[in-house]
Amino acid sequence: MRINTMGLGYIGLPTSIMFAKHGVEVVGVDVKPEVIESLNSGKIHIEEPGLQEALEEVIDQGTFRAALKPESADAFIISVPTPNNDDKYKSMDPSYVLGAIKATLPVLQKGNVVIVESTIAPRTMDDFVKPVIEEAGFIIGKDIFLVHCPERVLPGQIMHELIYNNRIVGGITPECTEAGARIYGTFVQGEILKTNAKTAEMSKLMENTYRDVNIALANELTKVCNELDINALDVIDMANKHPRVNMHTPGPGVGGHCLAVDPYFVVSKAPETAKLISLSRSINTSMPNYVVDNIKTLMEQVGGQVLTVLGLAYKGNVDDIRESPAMDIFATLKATTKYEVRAFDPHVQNEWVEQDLEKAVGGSDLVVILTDHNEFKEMDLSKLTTMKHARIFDTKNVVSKTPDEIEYINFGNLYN
Ligand code: SAJ
Repeated sequence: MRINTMGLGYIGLPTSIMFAKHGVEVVGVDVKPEVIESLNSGKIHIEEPGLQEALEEVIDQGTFRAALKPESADAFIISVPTPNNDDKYKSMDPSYVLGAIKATLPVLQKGNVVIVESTIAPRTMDDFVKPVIEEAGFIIGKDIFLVHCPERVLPGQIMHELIYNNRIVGGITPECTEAGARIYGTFVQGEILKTNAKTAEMSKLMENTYRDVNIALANELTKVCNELDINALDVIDMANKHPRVNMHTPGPGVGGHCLAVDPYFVVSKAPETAKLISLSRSINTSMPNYVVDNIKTLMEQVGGQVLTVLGLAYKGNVDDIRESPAMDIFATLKATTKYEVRAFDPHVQNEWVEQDLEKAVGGSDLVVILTDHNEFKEMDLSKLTTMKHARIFDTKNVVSKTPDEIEYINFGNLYN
């Protein structure tokens, strides 16, 4: 079998390599020449455990190569970005998906399977993608098998989850669904859940929306508890001892290109109805400012001048700073305060990041942990004794034990 994957980002690249590892002849297509060059020379351009080794393996066995343009194949898998539009409800911009579909048309042949993995607004397959292929003269379900198979893997665990997660396969017709299911049968060991395209679209969106709404509840609880002198983290621990309660964890906000984006796709399709989803988004987007306000209070308490944020990535053990609340907090502090604001993140390399932890915290009045990287969980706290005021504000609750000389503040004891 030959597959063309369109889009070699956080999902498209691991997916391509996974098919190639299982003997499929894969051509990975991307519009960025530097990505093509890097991959063909055997180097991945994103951080994901196990991916570099897997790329080397598939290049050695000759089942993967990257290219700028699609070639004829049995199946096309589209994993391109679906950003929000800059409109009132942040609706979904389908232009990259439709652009990728159009790019396949010159090489599309009867019998091909076309799969969209990108997260898309409900009804995108029926209302936007299907017409493009039909206008090119194909009959869906007979000539071309069109499927939405949303990706659901967790960054940091992609290579494992691609194989073992259950996979939703939603075709435009039952024949499309069957064709899609056969393709993922190549390596998926989880259950293949067969449905139609619009159910697949909404199911994927609800998974991330469920999480966003629950994180909003935990974040709101934190604010309420801080007003009432109650430790929110203890409350969550207690409540989660109930067999049917699973409260999520509060934090500096919700980032990444999934939870912070997908709920708007639902809201923008039914803005008068999707009220809880919309309110949850507002609660979560308020968190960076809540953290900034608390940082200012903590700095004022000691007349502080210098502060160090630990973590810019949107979550632990990844290098992705897209929609990162930590980046928001860092940028707001730099733009709106007179403090010297430093940043340290062992996973992120850019012009703002200090390379050395000791240098980043030396003489600092406050360390603010914004990302739950393992490095911060296992941090040697003696390195913090070079701070001017040894205080940690841990918004991710990752530090388990601090020596007496370090003052430790988290979302559970902010009110003190
Ligand atoms: N977060 C909290 N509190 C929590 C859990 C997460 O504040 O209790 C924050 C994280 O710090 C991060 C954000 O939420 O900023 C999102 O992180 P995440 O680990 O929940 O999810 P993502 O965005 O990395 O990946 C999600 C996953 N979806 C679900 O778990 C339902 C993944 O399976 C999807 O494939 C991915 O979105 C996607 O691409 O849609």
